[in-house]
Amino acid sequence: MARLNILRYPDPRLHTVARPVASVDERIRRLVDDMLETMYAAEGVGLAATQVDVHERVIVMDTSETRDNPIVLINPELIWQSEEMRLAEEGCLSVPTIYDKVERHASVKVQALDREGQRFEMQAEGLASVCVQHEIDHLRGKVFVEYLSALKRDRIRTKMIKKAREEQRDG
Ligand code: GNR
Ligand code: NI
Repeated sequence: MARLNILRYPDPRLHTVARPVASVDERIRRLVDDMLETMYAAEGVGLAATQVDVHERVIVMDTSETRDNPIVLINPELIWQSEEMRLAEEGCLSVPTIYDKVERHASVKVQALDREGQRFEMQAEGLASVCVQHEIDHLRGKVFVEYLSALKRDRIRTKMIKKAREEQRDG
């Protein structure tokens, strides 16, 4: 397994639309395992392939307290979303140190393939619901800061560019 590099906003590659996985083979299983290692190392609750510059519809998540319940979603599709919406604070491994509130469907149902290529359905509420909607957005090339005002987004963009420059300088 290997840890993968996570793209940082405002990297334009984060706006790439991912294509469906044609077959769940060894290459995809290796990608899934590397994404899980990367997500756990970064202490994230989810990771989309887009964030590691692979533009195929693959998501990993683990919203358990004990960090021992990995969920793999290949070619995920939202098949139902509640009318009820909920406002909750979000963060993103591609936009470190930034947290802000985003409105999402309170509950969603997703259909996907698992690591073995088996179709399954998952109903999500709470953090898992927020997370799966956030990850599916990544696959569509959308980062959560795009739900914020243009003013906030511009401030975040400036802050991220400054932070990257400082990290470059300080090694
Ligand atoms: O680790 C993460 N935490 C999080 C918190 C609230 C809402 C969404 C998330 S997802 C994020 C990891 C990430 O960037 N996934 O794309
Ligand atoms: Ni994210």
